[in-house]
Amino acid sequence: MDSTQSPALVLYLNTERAQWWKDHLQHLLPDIECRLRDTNDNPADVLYAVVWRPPEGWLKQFVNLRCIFSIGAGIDHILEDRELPPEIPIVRTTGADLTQRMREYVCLHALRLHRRSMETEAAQRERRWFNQIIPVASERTVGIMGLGNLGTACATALASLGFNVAGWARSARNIDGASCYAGDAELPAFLATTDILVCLLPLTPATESILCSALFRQLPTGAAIINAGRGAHLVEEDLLAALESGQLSHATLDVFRQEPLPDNHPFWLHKKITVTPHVASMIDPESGGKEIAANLKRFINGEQIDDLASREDGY
Ligand code: NDP
Ligand code: OXD
Repeated sequence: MDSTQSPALVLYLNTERAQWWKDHLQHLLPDIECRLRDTNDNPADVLYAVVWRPPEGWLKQFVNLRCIFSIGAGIDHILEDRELPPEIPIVRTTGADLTQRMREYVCLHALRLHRRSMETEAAQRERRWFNQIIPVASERTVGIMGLGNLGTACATALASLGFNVAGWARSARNIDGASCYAGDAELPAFLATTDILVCLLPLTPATESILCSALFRQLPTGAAIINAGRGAHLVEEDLLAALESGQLSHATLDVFRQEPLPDNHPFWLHKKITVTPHVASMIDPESGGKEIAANLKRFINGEQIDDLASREDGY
């Protein structure tokens, strides 16, 4: 970039909201030229990229790129680009808004599973009086895989609802109201106590396909799962088999290997599966844009960025 040009930010977002995002970021960052991905301007001006699922090889055209911002908490959609320029820092987008939305989603669906709401609703459609006594929350353990920003917030919220809460992460954690387990060695003990398993892991080589038959077998018979992490955490055929055998009683899924979920996918009409369309915590452009602009200013000023992801760890 020559010194007379203004630095540019390029935005890649494959939705009709892209123009809105561009205008919003331009308003928040008046000293930086914000562009949409299909502009014909010189890619060499681009110092910053703000992206959600950029196509393979797309980022490498920006030869002066200094920092990539993920429109979301996960960075797997960036790291899966095998031509991604090495070394460039990647910043996630988090914030109170994203955390609150996930807290609502996980509490809602844990309570639905706990109170057997799906069966009550099915009984209503059959005019059947389904008034079984169910245990109180303190007799039910919700186990959360992944104790980062989102997992920790959900653990605290579930504990305040009265659930017995367990959590599992790579490193040892201490969360009020939750029993914490760490690493592969403690995974079996964590699973053995878990009635409702919530996946809030990032997608990395170590966590891909982690929700599989071998894991389901370690849960108490009739346990339920909520997957709000990534679709590739789940081995789909293993889930169908576990629901069929009764090893699992229900699955609530927000994320899928293929999104949107194809029309003919067996999950859509499965009686023991609840499908939500990747909305557990959809980033709100208003507050998400503010988080990105604040992190970009920190980056430019050389200040610490809490949301800086580790490319080595993959999250
Ligand atoms: P963080 O990076 O803050 O936390 C990740 C957690 O996962 C950490 O506790 C980490 O352990 C743990 N972890 C990572 N790898 C392993 C492993 N191999 N074994 C055990 N634990 C592991 O992530 P967030 O909480 O912000 O987000 C989590 C994920 O949620 C995102 O990556 C994204 O995929 C998903 N998400 C989904 C949304 C939706 O709408 N469905 C919305 C937003 C996010 P440690 O603490 O030891 O580092
Ligand atoms: C995210 C997501 O990673 O929406 O933020 O899935």
